This record gives sequence, C-alpha cells and structure tokens, in this order.
Amino acid sequence: AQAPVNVTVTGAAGQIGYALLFRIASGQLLGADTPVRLRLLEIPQAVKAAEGTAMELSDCAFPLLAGIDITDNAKQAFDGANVALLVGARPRTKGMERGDLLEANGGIFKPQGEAINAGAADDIKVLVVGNPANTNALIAQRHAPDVPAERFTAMTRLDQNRALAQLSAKLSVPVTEIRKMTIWGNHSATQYPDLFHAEVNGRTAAEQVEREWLADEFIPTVAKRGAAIIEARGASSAASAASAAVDHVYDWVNGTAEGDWTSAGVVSDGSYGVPEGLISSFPVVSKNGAWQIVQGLELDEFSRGRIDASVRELAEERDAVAKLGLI
Ligand code: NAX
Repeated sequence: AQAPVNVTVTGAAGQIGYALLFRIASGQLLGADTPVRLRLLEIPQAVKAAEGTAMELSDCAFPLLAGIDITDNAKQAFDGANVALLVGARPRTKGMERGDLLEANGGIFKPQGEAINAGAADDIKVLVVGNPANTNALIAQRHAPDVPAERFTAMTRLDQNRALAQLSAKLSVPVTEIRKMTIWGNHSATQYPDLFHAEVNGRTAAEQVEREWLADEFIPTVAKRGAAIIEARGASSAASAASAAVDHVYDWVNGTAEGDWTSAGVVSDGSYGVPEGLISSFPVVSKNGAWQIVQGLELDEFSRGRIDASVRELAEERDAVAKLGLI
C-alpha cells in the first residue's frame, strides 16, 4: 500500500478548517487511492476546539485517514509535510489599518515559512488561503529560501469557481461546458475575472454576453461575492472556500485537463508584465506536479487596464510588507 501523505492544515479549528478537513480525510484532496496523515496547527487557545474536530474526523472512520496530530508548534506541524494548507490568518477587525493587518499576518506567515524551510518534505506544496492570501504567500515564500519559490501559491480558485457559476447561470449552460476561466491579479476586490479567453462551446465567452453585463455585473459580482455571502449568511464563505482549496491541490497534484486551464496565485516570472517575484493570479496548467503560466494570450486595452490595476495593488502590498521588514 502507498505510504500516507502528510497534509498540514493551519487554522484547523476555524470554519474553513471544519469544511476542509473532512474533504481531505475522505480522499478528495489527493485521490481515492492515497492515504493521508493530517497535521493540525492552531494557536494555543484553539487547540481544544481542533481536538474536537479531530474527534469527529475519527468518528467518520475514513478508510484513507492514517492519523491526526494536533499542535500549536509550527516546527512540529510542518515537519515532513508534503502538502501545507495555510488557512489560519489574522482577520481585519474594526479600526485596524492595512499596515496593522499586514504586520499581524507577517507575525504568522514569517515563522510558518521558516518552519516549512526547516522541516518540510522535499516535494512540499503550499497553498495559502488566509487573507491577504497573495501577500501572506509572498511573506512565507521569502522565509523559505531553500524551497523552490514556485511551491508557494495563493488561492484564487474560489474566485474562478464563482466566475464559472455566474457565467453558467447567465448562459444557461452547465459549468462543464466552460473552459479556460482566468482570474488575474490579487485575491481582492481588484481581481480581474477574464471572459475574453474563457470558452463556452468552443466560442469566446465575451462574445456571447452583452458588454454591459460583462463590465457592470459579472466582474463586480464575482469580485464582491465574498461580501454578499457574509451579508446573506452572517459568516464568510467556508464550504465553498474549502472546496476551492481541494480543487487547487487536486489539480496541482493530478494535473489539469488537456485543452483547459485553471487560475492560481503563483510567483511571477515577469509574464504579462507582472513584476517578477510577485505572487499574482494567472492562467496556469499543471504538469508533472508543477504549475506553468499559460503563455501568449493577447490582452486588449480593457483587460490590460484591469490587470495592471490589480497588479499595482499587489506591488503596493509587497512594498508595505518590505517597509515593515517582513520580507
Ligand atoms: P476562522 O476565523 O473561522 O478560522 C481561522 C482559524 O485560524 C482560527 O481557528 C484561528 O485560531 C486560527 N489561527 C489564527 N492564527 C493562527 C496561527 N498563527 N496558526 C494556526 N492557526 C491560526 O476563519 P475562516 O473563515 O476559516 O477563514 C480563514 C481565512 O481564509 C481568513 O483569513 C479568510 O479571510 C480567508 N479566506 C480566503 C479566501 C480565498 O479565496 N483565498 C476565501 C474564504 C476566506 O475568506
């Protein structure tokens, strides 16, 4: 039988953790043949709640779940980790300035990057979910100099899935008819969901919708969906975020489908004018366990302007954390 894969989840006692852990333990993250050993990292005050979740995981008697370790020590949590899902983060609270938020998260993602550098397995794959996801991923990546930079990614798959859902409803087509949906830039309100390269039944999505809908409804609806969920549910997206994290890692490990691509925040190599080193969302394919940025797409002025604005925001966040000495 295959040896268990070590999957570390931070923020395990949180609401995304509660949705995510059961999907992982049931085999949906890595596939139905791959046993997993879960490593849960929490802050000391939340360890007990994580233990409660672990009790429920045991009670599911998942055939693929080889074990659960719970700790408040990052070094232990990432020791031997093959996959790391960095979900725990410091949320923005009332009256908090952006600088305070970045600093509080730097205090989380710097030591986690160091712990990954010190002890993770050679094939470590990191997905940052906790916000601000792109910049948190950048902080962790910069503190893991021995790990190839491309192993650090930020999640924009939820934005992509939201875009698929909106377009599917608009055109009354199943999501399976839609290909090549791209989210560009930052996982924030400036993100750019791109219908000019998305295809529905082999034709560009943009030519099948009104331009006003694309600009004034589709883009803002996708970008502000998180706020709409909070408004309706009284709590932020959790199961959908967990589902997107599962999609991201599954595709990373198992490869993207031929003739399609997905979106992920990955380290820029300078493609599409995105400054090298920023962790920005791109159209990507996964081959042999590695992401590659899809090359050669033409961008019109509309797309160019939107991408540049989101990338500018990412550069500002990077400059802010650099100024705080976090990278
Ligand atoms: P919760 O507040 O329910 O859970 C967060 C958990 O993280 C808490 O249990 C907390 O104790 C733990 N935590 C805090 N600091 C930690 C540390 N240093 N080490 C380990 N654990 C730590 O938040 P939840 O709703 O689960 O959301 C988690 C994060 O995901 C938030 O930052 C949220 O903004 C972000 N999201 C990102 C999305 C994306 O698409 N990238 C979408 C969903 C979500 O909003």
